[in-house]
Amino acid sequence: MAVPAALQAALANARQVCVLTGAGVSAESGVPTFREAGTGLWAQYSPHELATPEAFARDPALVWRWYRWRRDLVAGVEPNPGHRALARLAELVPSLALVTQNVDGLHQRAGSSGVIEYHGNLFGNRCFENGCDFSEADPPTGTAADPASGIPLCPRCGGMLRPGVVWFGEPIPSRTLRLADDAAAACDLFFSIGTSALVWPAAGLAEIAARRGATVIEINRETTDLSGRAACRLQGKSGEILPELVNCLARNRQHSL
Ligand code: BV8
Repeated sequence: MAVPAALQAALANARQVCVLTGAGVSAESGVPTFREAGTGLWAQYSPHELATPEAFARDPALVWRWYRWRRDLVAGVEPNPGHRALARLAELVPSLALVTQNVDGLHQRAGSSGVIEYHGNLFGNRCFENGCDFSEADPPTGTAADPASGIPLCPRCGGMLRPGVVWFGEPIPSRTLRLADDAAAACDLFFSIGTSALVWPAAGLAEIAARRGATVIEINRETTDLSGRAACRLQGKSGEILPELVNCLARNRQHSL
């Protein structure tokens, strides 16, 4: 893939880069995207039916089975070249903010730091009943589980624990929202990678960047709602495009030394 000259120039001159990733970035690691998430065992369910507080209140054991299936799946995969290229990109530009809609933690496992997990993390736990404050990963050591359903219980109040993700209909935590909004507003180059740009308010970050004059780049296998407003679209797999992009930037920097 040839990296367009305009994009090479935008990357070489970028001062602050903001990257928003979606499920497509983890697809080549073997993590089904949300569009495909209803695969195999879960084909009968739509994620939008399971990733809600109402679904959890209705059938917490079912929702926990889905999240445990996802945790086991993610624990068994590796970051792909796309994740690793983004970790390397952070070393090649003056400043990079990585905002991910993914809850799989693969950016961190690829070496990215300061990742803004817009929708939380699959392996976190929160108290569903009283919002008790504790921060162990799942399962918190010594956490009892309801013997019949296997639902983990809060070590403080004994109420049900829930996965530490943001469900549909729940607000993005205010600090996360502000960090992501500020990163999008401050950047001069914005990448939207592997996301259908359908889930809000994450999908609004590209607008925030564009309104402030940033160049918006989309990397996706397909066109999306954002495609028409991107300055440049690279169509294909992020695990193939991102390493090309980063290698090109590194070569150009080498030549300019
Ligand atoms: C909220 C965690 C308000 C859980 C997730 C307007 C404004 C605000 C809200 C709304 C609005 N309109 C509608 C809403 C409500 C809703 C929403 O957006 N609904 C959608 C369905 C229309 N939003 C919310 O509910 C949000 N909360 O707004 O609260 C509020 C305020 C105050 C008080 C109370 C309430 C919360 C949304 C968060 C939901 N949680 N995840 C979990 O994971 O279990 S979102 C979930 O879906 C994922 O995390 C993921 O982020 C998202 C799916 O999006 P993508 O990542 O884009 O994945 P998708 O599969 O769709 O697309 C993959 C893309 O990759 C495709 O384009 C494909 O072509 C591409 N691709 C595939 N392979 C590759 C590739 N690209 C490159 N390379 C490849 N190899």
